[in-house]
Amino acid sequence: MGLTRRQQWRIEKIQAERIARAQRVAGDSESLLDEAGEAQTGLVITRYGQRLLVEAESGELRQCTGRQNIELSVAGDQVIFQPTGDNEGVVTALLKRDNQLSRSYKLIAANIDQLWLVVAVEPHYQFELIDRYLVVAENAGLPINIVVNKIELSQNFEQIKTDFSMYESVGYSVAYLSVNEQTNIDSFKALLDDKTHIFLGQSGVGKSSLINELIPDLNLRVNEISVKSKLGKHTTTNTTLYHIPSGGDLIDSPGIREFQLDDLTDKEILSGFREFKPFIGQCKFRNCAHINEPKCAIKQAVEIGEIHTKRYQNYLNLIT
Ligand SMILES: Nc1nc2c(ncn2[C@@H]2O[C@H](COP(=O)(O)OP(=O)(O)OP(=O)(O)O)[C@@H](O)[C@H]2O)c(=O)[nH]1
Ligand SMILES: [Mg+2]
Ligand SMILES: [Zn+2]
Repeated sequence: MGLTRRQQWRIEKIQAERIARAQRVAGDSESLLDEAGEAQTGLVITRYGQRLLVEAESGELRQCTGRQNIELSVAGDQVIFQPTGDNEGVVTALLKRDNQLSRSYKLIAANIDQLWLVVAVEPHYQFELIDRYLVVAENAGLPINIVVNKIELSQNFEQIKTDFSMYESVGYSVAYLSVNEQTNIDSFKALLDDKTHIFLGQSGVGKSSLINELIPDLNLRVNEISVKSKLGKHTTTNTTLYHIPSGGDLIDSPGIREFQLDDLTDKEILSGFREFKPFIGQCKFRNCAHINEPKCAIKQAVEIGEIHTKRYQNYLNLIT
């Protein structure tokens, strides 16, 4: 039986603390660290510019700077830090990541168990955007599911169900919610386990509202972080991790704008459509792009209904 992530972290923590102690004994040249306290493990809650908000195991929050030459850390990272003055510290090491999520070559968060793509009735969901997120997640090897929020604004819920049935049919689970009217919030909450979940999606779809709904006493925490990082209260500007009181973590992230969309290669797009997998390599031509080629296994699969026509259309829209 393999070690759990927490067990691995414990082992790494003990090793990293030992190294940090040895460095201190050897006489550290960095003046800040000379007076710093004992090395501790912390969880990165958020990053703003070069600063990190790090939570110690005691739950205490510290504003930290990173020691030179260590890789920049992000929400969800486990780090070793040494306390310096009041509520401050220096991050001296980054513990090994289980996984990481990047968007447009920018690291967003680390050590994530589940992605939730949040879309809404208003601003209305776009298939291209949905597919782009799914492709990124599939290529990163991270599980992703979909939340459709603000369903109370829809005049035609049947249409929404039809639109998302193609995603459900290939194995993505879809939750239909209204944060405003509390629709299906409890059943959604029951899906969230002891794991680390990240909410992604366009600006204004209700990611932060949903997180507030799932963690009722969150307002305090949001204000605390807002004051320190001088964030606006409405739109999310920093990817931030929040604890669910009953266990598990939720990571809120800023909504994307058009220009932040990832450049996806055709290869990534192809492997991002999970139900295409059994047919890849089965086409007549080795370099088949699955567009106009004869004896294309993907197109044949569409014809016999093994691949949803709309999914294939979406694929074509993405690659061209
Ligand atoms: N009608 C309706 N409005 C909602 C619902 N959920 C959230 N909203 C509203 O949608 C707006 C945007 O919500 P946010 O939670 O800030 O959206 P976000 O996804 O966090 O946006 P960014 O932080 O910019 O990425 C707010 O005015 C919310 O009150 C809902 O279920 N129905
Ligand atoms: Mg937000
Ligand atoms: Zn083909």
